[in-house]
Amino acid sequence: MTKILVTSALPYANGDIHIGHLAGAYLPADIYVRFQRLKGQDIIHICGTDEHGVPITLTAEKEKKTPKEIVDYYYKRIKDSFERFGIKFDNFSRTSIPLHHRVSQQFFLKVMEKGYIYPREVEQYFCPRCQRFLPDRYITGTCPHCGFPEARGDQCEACGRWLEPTRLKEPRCKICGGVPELRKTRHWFFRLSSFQNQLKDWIETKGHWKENVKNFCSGWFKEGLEDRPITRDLKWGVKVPLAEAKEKVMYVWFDAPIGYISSTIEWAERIGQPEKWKEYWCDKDTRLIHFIGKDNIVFHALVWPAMLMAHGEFILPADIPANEFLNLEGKPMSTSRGWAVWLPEYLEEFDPDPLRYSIAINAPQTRDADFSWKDFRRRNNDELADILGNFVNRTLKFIVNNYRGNVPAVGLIDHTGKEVITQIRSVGKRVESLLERFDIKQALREAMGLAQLGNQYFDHQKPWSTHHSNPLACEQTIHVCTKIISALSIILEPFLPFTSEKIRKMLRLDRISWDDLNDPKVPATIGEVAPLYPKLEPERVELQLNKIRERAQMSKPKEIDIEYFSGVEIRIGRIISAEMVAGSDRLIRMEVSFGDFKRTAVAGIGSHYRPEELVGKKAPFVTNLKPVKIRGILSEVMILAADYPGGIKILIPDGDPPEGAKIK
Ligand code: B3M
Ligand code: ZN
Repeated sequence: MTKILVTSALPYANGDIHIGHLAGAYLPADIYVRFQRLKGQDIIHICGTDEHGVPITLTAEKEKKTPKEIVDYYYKRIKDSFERFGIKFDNFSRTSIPLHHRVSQQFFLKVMEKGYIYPREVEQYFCPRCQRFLPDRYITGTCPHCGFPEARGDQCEACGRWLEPTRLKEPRCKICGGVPELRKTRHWFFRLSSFQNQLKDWIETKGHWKENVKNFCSGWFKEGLEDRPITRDLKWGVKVPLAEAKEKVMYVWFDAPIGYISSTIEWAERIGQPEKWKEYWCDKDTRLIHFIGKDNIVFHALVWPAMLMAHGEFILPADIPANEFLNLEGKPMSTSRGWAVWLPEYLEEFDPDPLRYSIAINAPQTRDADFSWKDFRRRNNDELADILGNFVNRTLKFIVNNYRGNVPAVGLIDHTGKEVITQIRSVGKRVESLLERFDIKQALREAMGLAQLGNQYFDHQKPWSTHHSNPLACEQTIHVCTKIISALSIILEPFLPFTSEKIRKMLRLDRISWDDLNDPKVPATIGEVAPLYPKLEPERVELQLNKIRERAQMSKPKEIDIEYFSGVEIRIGRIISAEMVAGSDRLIRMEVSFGDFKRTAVAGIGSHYRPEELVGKKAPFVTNLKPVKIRGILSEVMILAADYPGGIKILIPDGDPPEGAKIK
């Protein structure tokens, strides 16, 4: 049987996953893998964190931590949030482990042996003030292609080109802002230029690839592929395995894709079949599929295949479904400006499936798409709750109320009922062929059409009235509706795995497979019925919108004059009682005394403080904000706290100012 090896881009372990990452690689990959698994295919999903390179060392320097501290912290958070969101990997590795270093070094040596890696004397920017070479993102300047003034040394965010730092105009040191100078140094180059023809011929056989990937490649071919340096003057990374290059590490984009291989090896070892990885990497019958966002196309469709060609022992990618970008509230996502919805933060407030749904139904497959909180709420309330949730609920409730939880069995099914069953099959076929083409958006629309069909059938058959006038007809209607629900639990599993699990519980189905769509199983009795999707009040999403707006504002502070500032009243308050807000693991409700008066505050500090730790503490509060309702509690004052990655700390005054003292 053909095997399928799916990889998702290895996220840098320097920050949390946000919805842009999810839309670009992880959710489409997860949907595809879950679907193939239901079909019974031999498929594995491989990923891990990318823990090297300048993105990591820069973050470490900014946060005054070691690179190791940064990657340890984010590896855990990333792995954990994927799990909670239902993104399932067979292996989630990390590139800092010895196994990966070894595999990358062997890869390097092999390619060098074949003559595709060679050293060359080059000029590189060096910052005299910082006394160091400035690789990749340590340098910024004006993009030579599009004129964007903030281009990074390795890639321009505005036009997406892959750059060499020496081509930047008006270069500056990212650390001190100083003007760097060129110095001579030696680097090892990968002979990418040798592969132009081979790559071109190969990509010509990939007519089925997405247009964005093919166009991107033909643009590169026109410009001509050049050899690229693959070593860097950094202390953090995979050491170059050459005596003459002791001080150098590999360029992160050289070792990162090799991480797909090392993660597969780690998987094989973990399951006790250490040779099994070869079935996936060395067998011509295996389909290797890389899920990525569009900013990674050049590396996956050109550089990496060339590396694989140079190495010679591994298969080449069969497909590279690259997605466009997801914007947020009409503006491009930006981690540095805080304009993003982070997964751990989302999961503190909402269930996974509504977000999986919102992203998938609006996936940026062929052009950029937009996520907005308003749309998220509408999708949850009007589509998930009103169409899918409603159909499942009204049918199963009917069974509980009228048949004491026993699903009516039927002998013959009439014409309309048969029609419905045919429809289930054809929706299944359409979803299948769409998913084979990675069109998750259209596939999900089709799948939801089945829930819609269920509602129409229910309305049309009117079981509430035939229950009295024609009990046999009623039994049949409910039986067929249960079949539809059973089909929904299969067809929606790739997209909404948590929903599917809930439905399966209610239907007492323990095993499902794609083939069951031909004749969905109907249980004799059903389990406890509970609604699938709570409706979301507008405040729930307004709060989220305000949060990102505030954050974006904070990162670009607006100048205010002193009068404006003196309009803000800040006083010292003493926390006299504190408790967690019911149903939240983040919000704490506090009663605060300001001497002459008391106020209530609700603050999102529960992941960093236990309520009892707060009682008795004095801290500054803004006391003249317009009160807001948070989870039904009126919050009248706002505590001041420092917010930084990994922590929130309230501000404690120096000395012991009296309650109610004004801050100025
Ligand atoms: N870490 C870049 C990124 O997160 C990079 C992907 C590596 S895939 C081998 O955009
Ligand atoms: Zn400098």
